[in-house]
Amino acid sequence: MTDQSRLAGPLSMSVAALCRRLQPQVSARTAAGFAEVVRRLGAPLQVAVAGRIKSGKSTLVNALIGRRVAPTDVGECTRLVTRFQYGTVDRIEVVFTNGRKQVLPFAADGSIPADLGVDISAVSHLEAYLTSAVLQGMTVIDTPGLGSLDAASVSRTEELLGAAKQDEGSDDLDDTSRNAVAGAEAVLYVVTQGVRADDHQALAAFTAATASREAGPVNAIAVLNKADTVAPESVQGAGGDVWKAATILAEKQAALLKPRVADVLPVIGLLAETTESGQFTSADAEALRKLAAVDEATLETMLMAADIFTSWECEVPTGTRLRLLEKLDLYGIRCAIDAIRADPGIPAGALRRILLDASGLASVRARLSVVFAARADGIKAAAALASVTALAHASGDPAERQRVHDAIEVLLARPEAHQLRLLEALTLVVGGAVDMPEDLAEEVLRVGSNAVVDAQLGLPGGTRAELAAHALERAGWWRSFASFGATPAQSRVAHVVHRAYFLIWQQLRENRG
Ligand SMILES: Nc1nc2c(ncn2[C@@H]2O[C@H](COP(=O)(O)OP(=O)(O)OP(=O)(O)O)[C@@H](O)[C@H]2O)c(=O)[nH]1
Ligand SMILES: [Mg+2]
Repeated sequence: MTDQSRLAGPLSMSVAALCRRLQPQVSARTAAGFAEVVRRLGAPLQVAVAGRIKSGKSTLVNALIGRRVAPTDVGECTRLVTRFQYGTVDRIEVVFTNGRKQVLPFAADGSIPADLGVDISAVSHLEAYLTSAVLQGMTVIDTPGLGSLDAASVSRTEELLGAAKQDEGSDDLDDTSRNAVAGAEAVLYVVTQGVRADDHQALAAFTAATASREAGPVNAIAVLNKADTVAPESVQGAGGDVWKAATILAEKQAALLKPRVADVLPVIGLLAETTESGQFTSADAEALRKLAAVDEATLETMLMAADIFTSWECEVPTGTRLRLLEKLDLYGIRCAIDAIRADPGIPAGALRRILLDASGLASVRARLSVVFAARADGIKAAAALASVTALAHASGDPAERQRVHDAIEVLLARPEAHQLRLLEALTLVVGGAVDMPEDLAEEVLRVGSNAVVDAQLGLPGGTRAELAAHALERAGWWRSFASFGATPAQSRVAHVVHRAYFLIWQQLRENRG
C-alpha cells in the first residue's frame, strides 16, 4: 500500500497523498474507505468486459489473456463474475458471499472447471491469478451477460462490481463505503451485429450499477464481436466483403453508442482466442490442407452452412470438421483455405498468424493500450477522486464533507492536476451536466479523449508549425469564450479547455528542433 512505485503515475500519487493526509481528520468509517481507495490506486486498472448474454465476452477475455481459461458457452461459471489478475503462480479461488475462500483445481485442459462442485448460490465470485503478462497492466473482469433472464446472476454482478467485498483488512467497511470505492474503472463493451436499440441504455445502466464512474470516451471502448457472422449482402457498400461489412456496421454502432465509448472495433473473438491460446494445432493445419484440395464447387457448397459443412461427403472425418468449426467457424476455415491455396507450402505457424491477423485482435489490443494503459493514471485518479467525494458525502457530517471538498479543490487547482480537470470537464460535457453547443462539445471530446497531439487538434498528420498555430488560435478562442458568452458552468469548462490548448502549444514549442 505504501509502495508508491506501483501507482500508475503522478495523478494517482497525489490522490493517494490526499487520502493519507485526510485520514486523521475524518471519521473512522470514512478513513477506512480512504484506505481502500489508496489500496485500489496501487492495483492495475480494473477493466470490466460487459455486454449481452452470449456476445462472446469470455472468448475475448481468453484471447486477451492468451489462454483458454474462461469457460465459454456452457457451465455454471458463465453466470459468475471472474476477476483475472496477475499472480506469480496460476491459481483459482472461489470466494463465497460470507468471505470464505476455497482454492479450485484447474480442469484438465487448463481452464476453470465448468462445474465448480460447490453450492453456487453461496458463491460471490471467482478470482483467477495467472502469470499472463497482459494482466500486469490490467485486471480483466469477465461478467455474466446483460439481459440474462437469470436475475440472481445479474444481482450477483451488480453486488460484486458495485459493492465488492474486498480483501482482508477492509472488513470494517460497511456497504455504503464499499459501494463508493469498488467497481470497475474502465469498460470493454462487447456488442454483436444483433445489437439492440437499447444497448446505449444498457451500457449506461451497467456502468451506473457497477463502475465507480460513468462510461465515457475516456474509460470505455466497444467491440463489434462475431464480425465473421455478418452477412455482407445485408450491408450496403460492403461489396460482398465480410470484414468491410462489419467495419461499416461498427461505425454505425459507434454513432449510436457515442459519446459513451471511444470507438467500436470489429473483431472475431473466436479466431483470436483459437490462435492466441495455443488451440490451433498442426493437425488442424493438416485437415485444412486436405480441405483446400477439395474442388471449388464442392467447397463452396460445404461452406454455405455449418450443418452442410459437417454432413457433406468428404475425405476429412466429420469429427475433425466439427473441431475446425468449433475453433474457426466457417469464415476462419475459408480464410485458412484461401491462404493455403495462395501458398500451398505454408507452415502451420504462418497459417496461425494469418488467422490471427484476420481476427482484428491487434487493433483491439492497440486501442486498449492507447485508451486504457496510457491513461491508467488519469482514469484511476479520477475514479479515486469520485470515490473520495462519495465517501465524504455518505458520512453525513457536513463539516467533514466540506473539509474533503476543500482538499480536492486545492488538489485540482495545482497545475499538475490539469489532466484530471480535463477528464472532469469531459465527463461533465459528455454526461450532459454542462450543456454545450454540439460543435463545441465535439471539440472538448476530441481534446480530452485523444492521447496524441495531432488527433487532439483534429489535424492528423499536420506539421509542427500548423499544429502549434492551431493550438494557439483555439487557446485564444476558448479564453474569450470563457469570459464572454459562456454560462458560468460553460465558463469553468472553457477555462480548462483553454489551458489544455495552451499546454499543447507550449509542448509543441519546447520540442521544437
Ligand atoms: N462465429 C463466432 N462465434 C463466436 C465468436 N466469439 C464467440 N463466439 C461463440 O459464441 C459463443 C458464446 O461465447 P462466450 O464467450 O461464452 O460468450 P459470453 O458473452 O461470455 O456468454 P455469457 O457469459 O454466457 O453471457 C461460443 O460458442 C463462442 O465460441 C466470434 O467471433 N465468431
Ligand atoms: Mg461468459
